[in-house]
Parts: sequence; structure tokens; C-alpha cells
Amino acid sequence: MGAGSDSASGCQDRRVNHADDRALPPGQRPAAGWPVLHYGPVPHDRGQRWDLRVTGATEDGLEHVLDTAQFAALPRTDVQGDLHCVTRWSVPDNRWSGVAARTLIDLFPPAPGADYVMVWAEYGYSANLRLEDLASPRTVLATHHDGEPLTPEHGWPVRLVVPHLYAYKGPKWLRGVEYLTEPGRGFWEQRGYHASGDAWREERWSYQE
Ligand SMILES: Nc1nc2c(c(=O)[nH]1)N[C@H]1C(S)=C(S)[C@@H](COP(=O)(O)O)O[C@H]1N2
Ligand SMILES: [Mo]
Repeated sequence: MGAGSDSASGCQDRRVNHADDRALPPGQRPAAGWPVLHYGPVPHDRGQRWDLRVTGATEDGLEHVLDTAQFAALPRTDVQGDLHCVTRWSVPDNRWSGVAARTLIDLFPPAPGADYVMVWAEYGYSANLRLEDLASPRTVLATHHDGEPLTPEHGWPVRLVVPHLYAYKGPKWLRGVEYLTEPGRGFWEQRGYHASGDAWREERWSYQE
């Protein structure tokens, strides 16, 4: 080992830095292209009639609705993140553009003690999350992927992306965020998948909970 590698502390850093997503979580392999995977039909008829509801245990006790124009007026962000399907394929290195979930939480905060959420999509699809996962700085309500608007198949007009969790935690065709004081179980979580779904901890199945 030469002096060069001894001084290359940057390499050391890179190996433990999950944020750059060069490595995949355990048991994952890269997908060929970007698969389309979901339960049920693709909604094609939304567009201007789309809105986003913030319900449940809100701080002010009220339900809040953002229509398409109000959502489009929110500050935007870019997040680099992988998509990890629990069926073991991953799409590495995507640039998701949209609204930080944190922005929505700050706009319509939860009541004290509402530490859980259910996120809702078209046709009743849902996923349960811890508030801290929704509030993570890399969680984004994405409208664009690598600079292009999402296609209907991939979640247009808005999908949730939580890069450190398996993708079943990120509904395509997002319609609502419901604050909860007790943990719930969403669509796949009721069907044998893990309630937390951290891909780096390989939390795939409910029997691991
Ligand atoms: N509304 C909705 N969103 C969903 C799903 C679904 O069934 N319905 N499946 C999830 C799962 S399991 C995966 S792997 C990803 C796939 O996203 P993609 O089709 O853009 O690759 O969507 C997630 N979001
Ligand atoms: Mo998945």
C-alpha cells in the first residue's frame, strides 16, 4: 500500500456515504431500464382536476386542500435518489424534481403526538410512514424525473419518493397525506410487507417487524 492510498481519505468516506447511492442496498440489483409496476389501473384523466388533501390530526384540526395551481406555486427542490422495489430491482441515480415533503408539513403541520402518516393515492392505494420518514430532507413530492414530467405510468401528476425506503412507500398518483396518532398499515403493509420498509436495513416482510 503506497502513501497515495493512505492519504486518500475521500475514498474511505465514499464507502460509508449512502447519500451518493453508488452502492445498492442488500439484496438489490439494477433493473434493465425503468420498469412500470403497480397494482390496478393507471389514471389518465386527472390534470387540472387533481388536488392534494392534508387530513387527519392536523395542528389546527382542519382539512387542507391544495389545487393544481396552489401546488405548482410551492417552492421546488431537486433530489438525487434510487428507486428500490422490494421485489429486488432498483433504478439507481434518479433526479426527482418537485416539492419537498417537508415544505408541505411546514405549511400544514401535524398536531403534537401525530407521529405517523398514511399517504393516499388514486383508487385508494395507501402507504403508512413514520412522520420522520416523510419529513426526511430527501423525501419529495415529485412531478419530474431526470428533467422530464412524469408519465402517467410513473405517477403523473405527482408521486411520493422516499429514497431510503422501498418504493411501495412511495405512491404514484398521490392525492393525500393523513396525519395519525397511531401507526396504520397501508396497502402492501396489510399484505405481508414491512411497516417501516427501510431498504438499507432490508426490512422487506412483516414477519421481520
Ligand atoms: N398508486 C400506487 N403507487 C405505487 C404502487 C401501486 O401499486 N400503486 N406500487 C409501488 C411499487 S411496489 C413500486 S416498485 C413502484 C414502482 O414505480 P414505477 O412503476 O415508477 O417503477 O411504485 C410504487 N407506487
Ligand atoms: Mo415494488
